[in-house]
Amino acid sequence: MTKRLLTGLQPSGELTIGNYIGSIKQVVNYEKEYETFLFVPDMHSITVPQDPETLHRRVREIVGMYIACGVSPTTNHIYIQSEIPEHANLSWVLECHSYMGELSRMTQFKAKSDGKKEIGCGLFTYPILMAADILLYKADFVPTGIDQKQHVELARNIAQRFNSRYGETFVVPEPLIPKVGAKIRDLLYPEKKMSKSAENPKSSIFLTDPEKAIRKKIMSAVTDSETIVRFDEENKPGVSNLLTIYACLSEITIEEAERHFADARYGDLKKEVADVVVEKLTALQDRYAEVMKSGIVDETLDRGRDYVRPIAQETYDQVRRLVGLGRV
Ligand code: AQP
Repeated sequence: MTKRLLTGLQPSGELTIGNYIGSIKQVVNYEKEYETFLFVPDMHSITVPQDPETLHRRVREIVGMYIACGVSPTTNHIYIQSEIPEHANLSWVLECHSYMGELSRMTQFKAKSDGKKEIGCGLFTYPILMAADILLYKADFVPTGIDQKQHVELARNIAQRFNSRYGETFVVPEPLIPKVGAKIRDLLYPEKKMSKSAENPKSSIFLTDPEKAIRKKIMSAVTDSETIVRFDEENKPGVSNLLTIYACLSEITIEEAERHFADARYGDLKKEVADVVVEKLTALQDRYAEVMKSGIVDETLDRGRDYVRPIAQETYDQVRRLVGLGRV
């Protein structure tokens, strides 16, 4: 049987090249090999306050961007999380099989709640909803950047716990982490990952950024005082990040990128990185404009919803019976 792959992109902000390299690009590479489930986790986005109009708009934009990036709208199942109520239903059952201790160890929760006076419960329990997203479709693989690895591990633990208590029910999913590009870094604070919701927009390259903004952001990216272009994530995170972006978008290895820039100054490195990003994103933006003008986004979402809902219903029904909910 064809193995299943599942991943999602939160509509919590404009997509970045981190999302593209760490997630979307992987989906494009894997879609021929696996049956692919791509969802828009809008329920995850409301773990922090959102403007409702903007959230509605971003859900459709994410799907448009998937398609513009080359993800097939017909062979993959693309759907919105909140249109399948079984995500929330299963999440509650899994919540009752999870522990406060394991959720408290999630580094993303610690980072997102750091310094906040009022911390929403959803921010704390969101990794369980993510486990439900994955386990509902019995996905074998979850392609992800390094930031989400801990959450996939939690999903594995919950699946194993449930299976040992009630018998084989869930597939225990494996994370698929790219060897290069699993953590594209913030341009201004390269010790952090690049994020959609970074406080300073100069920290991230957004997929919809115009050429001028892309060049300006890359030319002001933080590097170091050594002046030698080499890959060393620990001591030279800024330069290593630029090399990674260049290698991933040029489809070459890090070693090849290092050789290419062997005698280059930081200014030359930044200029060439900017050239490759501009070339990639300009083509992407043209396709994106076409996609958003067509009716393909809604057609894709309707087809995706109708395909995945029966799968979700079957799994939830199995789980509900196993734990004793409702009537037999
Ligand atoms: N900087 C990154 N480098 C590589 N991969 C990344 N991903 C995110 N940032 C990077 C991968 O993109 C996928 C979608 O992530 P998400 O939308 O579920 O949320 P996230 O990981 O929390 O992404 P952001 O951009 O940081 O969003 P906000 O700012 O809202 O928290 C995942 O596979 C992720 O690994």
